[in-house]
Amino acid sequence: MSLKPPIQNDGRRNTNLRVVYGACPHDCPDTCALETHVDEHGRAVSVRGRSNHPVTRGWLCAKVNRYLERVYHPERVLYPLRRSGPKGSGQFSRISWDEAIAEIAERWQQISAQHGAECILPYSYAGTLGLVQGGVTDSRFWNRLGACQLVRSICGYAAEEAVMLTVGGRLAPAPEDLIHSKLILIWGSNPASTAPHVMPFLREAQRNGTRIVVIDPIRTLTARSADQHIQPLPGTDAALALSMMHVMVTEGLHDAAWIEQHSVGWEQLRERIMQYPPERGATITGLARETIVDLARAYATTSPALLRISDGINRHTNGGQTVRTLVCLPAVVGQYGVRGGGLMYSTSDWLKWNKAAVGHSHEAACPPPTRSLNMNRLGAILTGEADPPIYSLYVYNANPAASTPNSSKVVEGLQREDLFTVVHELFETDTARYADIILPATSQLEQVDLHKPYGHLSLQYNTPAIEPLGEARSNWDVMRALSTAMGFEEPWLHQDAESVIQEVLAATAAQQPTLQGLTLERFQTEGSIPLAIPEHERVPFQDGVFRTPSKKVEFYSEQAIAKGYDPVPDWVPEVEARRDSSRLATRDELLPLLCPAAHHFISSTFGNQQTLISKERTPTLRIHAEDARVRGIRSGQLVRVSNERGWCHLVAEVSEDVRPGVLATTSVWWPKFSPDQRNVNWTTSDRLADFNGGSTFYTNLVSVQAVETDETATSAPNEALGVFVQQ
Ligand SMILES: Nc1nc2c(c(=O)[nH]1)N[C@H]1C(S)=C(S)[C@@H](COP(=O)(O)OP(=O)(O)OC[C@H]3O[C@@H](n4cnc5c(=O)[nH]c(N)nc54)[C@H](O)[C@@H]3O)O[C@H]1N2
Ligand SMILES: Nc1nc2c(c(=O)[nH]1)N[C@H]1C(S)=C(S)[C@@H](COP(=O)(O)OP(=O)(O)OC[C@H]3O[C@@H](n4cnc5c(=O)[nH]c(N)nc54)[C@H](O)[C@@H]3O)O[C@H]1N2
Ligand code: SF4
Ligand SMILES: [Mo]
Repeated sequence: MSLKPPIQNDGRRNTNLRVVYGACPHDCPDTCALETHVDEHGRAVSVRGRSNHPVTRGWLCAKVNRYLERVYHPERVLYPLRRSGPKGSGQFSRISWDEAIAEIAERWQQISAQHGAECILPYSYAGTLGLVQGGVTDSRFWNRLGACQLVRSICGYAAEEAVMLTVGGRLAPAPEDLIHSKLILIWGSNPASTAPHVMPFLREAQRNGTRIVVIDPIRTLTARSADQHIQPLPGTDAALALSMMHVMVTEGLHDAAWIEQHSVGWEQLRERIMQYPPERGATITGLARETIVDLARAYATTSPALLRISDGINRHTNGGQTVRTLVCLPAVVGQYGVRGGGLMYSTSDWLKWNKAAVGHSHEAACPPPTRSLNMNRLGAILTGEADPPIYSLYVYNANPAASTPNSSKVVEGLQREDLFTVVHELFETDTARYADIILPATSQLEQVDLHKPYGHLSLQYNTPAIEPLGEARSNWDVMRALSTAMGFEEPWLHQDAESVIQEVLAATAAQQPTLQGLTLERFQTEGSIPLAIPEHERVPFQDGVFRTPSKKVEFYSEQAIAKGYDPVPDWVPEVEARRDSSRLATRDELLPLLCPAAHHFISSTFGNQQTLISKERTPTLRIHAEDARVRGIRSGQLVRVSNERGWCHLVAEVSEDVRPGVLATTSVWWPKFSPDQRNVNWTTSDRLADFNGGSTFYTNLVSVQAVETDETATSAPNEALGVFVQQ
């Protein structure tokens, strides 16, 4: 754990500082290896990226560089609190942990006896991606209780299913392998903001002559540094991909031999492809025919050619079929199994934790599994959709009042007098404000965990660097306390975090060779260890064997039929879309609004740190000059964005970053810092995607109106939105 003395800001070595190895816990594919420097008083004085890690390489992103501001934030919740005023009033008084745990256990025992434990809903997502404070906390106690299960569909569920149906596993190359590519299509993905450690490898590849093409309706930070930026209309990518395939097939550029040997359903896909001549693709996507033809030719004739996608592109009503279509592209040109080629989506399936060891759902003490409810529908669930109703909500690792679609419904639900809400948090988020009880949570510097990345091939162990602040407790420690209070005596509900990790490592290593030799002891000394994957096996699907039932790429999927989907990829218009995008929208016409990730936040996490808020400036609405003109909107004006679900205020930024007819903002801003206590999720839909109950944040038509007159507008958007800054 301790190494040579770290260098201080003034360049001298401080021999009194301890170095502790850690892992970034946030929902980011980079899963950085951290080192925290702790002074003789037990206070962390710096958090840095480890220099000898193959992906972190000594630096952290703009957000986690500021991690100590988060840890020592003056507004950290440090003690358990009980509501002392009306719901949502923000009035709380301090109670002890014993009182808090006893009250929760008592209420849950009552609810279980009267209505059944399926009326208790744990709601969580990506606050931390750790094995213990995430995965194990998400399952063990709740399985034992027989609580309502949560369908964890808010992020990439449709994409995951699309990838599984087509190639059968989420195996991506490590970022280091990007330098082997000659052409990289970054399709609906913004790594410069969302996976920043990929960027140095892209730059290196570019310096060596690799061409980088970004396909995104928004001119993102990633698009700015690409060799080419292609801006299709949102939700039309499947048509673009099918038209590219049309060009390949008609020009004989597809890899017929590879397709013959490694795929099923080519005839059916080919038939579909024939319905998408590039002229049709051009009409649907709003791109020039030549752009599609050139892209198809370049992709089919360059090797290695890599396709990078992430989850952004799947958050549409047609997101599942879109991703399924894209994932077929590398197969059509025979690029799966080629070093520097193929698909870079997620590395998640290089290692799968042993499920029984994580969740213990097979134990005799666990009642049979109860109903599952889709987290995207939280607002609806709390306001009448669930039958029987949910009577208690336990929120941790999540901020649904800010980050869930159709948030006004969530807030309406949280106001129910007969809903007993517990929120385990580091901060008084918009969600915590509605709690009956708030429990203080530890930060990553205060807890033990093990992290499996989804963007590279090393595991990171997190040793606590400092003592918990105030009375903060980790997620798992709260589960253990609740187990005791509920009278659950099974040892697997009472192990400490290290024992949990040891158990899961041992059970997983027995089945998966990639974990050979990766022991708890090694993690505790080394911090970060690469998976044991031999060099020649690091190229996904190099052996030509796919993880689908047929062991081939499935252009045609029986499994899709069983799920009620079209077995062959296709483009289906989004449920909300402009019918004719070829002409300028009139003043009252609704326009699609994209609300992807902000550079300085991770979902709503970090959205209460003043330095990061200042860098992100304000919740802006990027709008093209033509759309702004017909609406009488100028940069800096406050605008009202609305639809039948709700509205919010944003600050207009007339911009060439979007094409006419497309709007963009960034997410997720804290509602409580906005003048109306809202954010863009007051307009987003809780409709589910075509695959797997996925979210559809980016299928969102809104109307836009200026709410200020020209005289009150300022020229700088950040000035107008002084109002959005934390009070
Ligand atoms: N800084 C930062 N990093 C993050 C996060 C964050 O909030 N901030 N969030 C983390 C999480 S939870 C996730 S899931 C990942 C997400 O990582 P990404 O998928 O890279 O992020 P998004 O911003 O959701 O979407 C990526 C891009 O998809 C584009 N897009 C949306 N719809 C379409 C479409 O129809 N067609 C095309 N071609 N493009 C489209 C958006 O304009 C956006 O630029 O990032 C993680 N990292
Ligand atoms: N408009 C819009 N909305 C979106 C998205 C978008 O692109 N646009 N992206 C969506 C996506 S991809 C995702 S993944 C979701 C994410 O949605 P959420 O998972 O709800 O993520 P956050 O809003 O960041 O909330 C996470 C909370 O967990 C808390 N937390 C962190 N660590 C711990 C811990 O150890 N213990 C406990 N108890 N709490 C902890 C943090 O303080 C934070 O408040 O948001 C979605 N919402
Ligand atoms: S958020 Fe991502 S880039 Fe930033 S430190 Fe964490 S893992 Fe690294
Ligand atoms: Mo996500």
